[in-house]
Amino acid sequence: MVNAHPPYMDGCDDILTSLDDSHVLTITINRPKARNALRTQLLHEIAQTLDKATSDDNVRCVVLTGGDKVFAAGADITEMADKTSVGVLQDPRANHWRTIRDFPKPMIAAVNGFCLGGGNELAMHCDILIAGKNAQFGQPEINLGIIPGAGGTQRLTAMIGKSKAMRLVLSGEFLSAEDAERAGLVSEVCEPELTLEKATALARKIASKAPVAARLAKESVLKASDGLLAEGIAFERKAFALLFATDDKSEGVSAFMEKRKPNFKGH
Ligand code: DAK
Repeated sequence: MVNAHPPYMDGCDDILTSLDDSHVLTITINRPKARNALRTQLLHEIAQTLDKATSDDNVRCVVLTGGDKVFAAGADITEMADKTSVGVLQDPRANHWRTIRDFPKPMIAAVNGFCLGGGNELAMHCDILIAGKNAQFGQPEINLGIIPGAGGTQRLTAMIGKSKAMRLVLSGEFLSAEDAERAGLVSEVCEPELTLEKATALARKIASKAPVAARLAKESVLKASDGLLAEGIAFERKAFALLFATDDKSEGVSAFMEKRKPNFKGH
């Protein structure tokens, strides 16, 4: 059903896009071989699509999904190998994240499978999360010798509380779909084959409401937390960049690519 319409955005390699007759735009992350890892091009394609959708009255609600098996396994770790602290500070990814953050229309994440690192941060940029029972949420950046860099430390803490957020960020453990629902990260858990259907049905309901009211409702709800998070997000970003100067980051990224355990030294 989703693919019955022509692509909404031409020229994308990493995402599929489709706008239905109910004003719902579906964006499907489509790099299954790399577990939907968010390489820079992919983030750029999402940002470009949302940019177009912002000024398109035909789009009233967006569903963002990674398909049946995986939402996204985070940033593309192979892109991190040669990146320096200065490279992080100048990274175009920050602009793409800003576009995603500033998207003014309601956006729902339909999450199946792994939703990790930048993938979880992307899901948390959405306004409502619906998860399949097979979903697993986490911020495992610590395993690479780094920390979340797109607001994860702040948004996760706001959504699930300090103790649970600390546990995820410090240990790299994952949260099951049921635990994520109990913690308030997701609004509904369902069978994985129903996740997109449920998210689309909710998106259609939202798209039938008054569009200006929906935009202002989103903006108002975000005011409850976003302003308070801004300082923490700026701090996190600098700390993230600083960690790219450490040997432990090089070791963590090398260990992932060589499929072995990292040996962190503390410098
Ligand atoms: N990047 C690149 N490739 C990945 C990947 C990733 N994040 N995750 C998986 N892959 C690749 C694997 O290398 C493997 O490739 P081949 O060996 O087949 O060539 C293939 O996908 C399948 O992976 P696995 O064999 O590991 O599959 P499993 O089902 O056994 O495990 C897994 C799936 C998702 C649990 C595992 O792959 C995994 O732990 N992946 C890494 C998860 C992770 O550490 N994510 C955090 C990444 S750091 C920024 C803001 C934010 C960020 C960056 C910048 N700025 C504002 C500048 C965000 C940072 C992160 O997200």
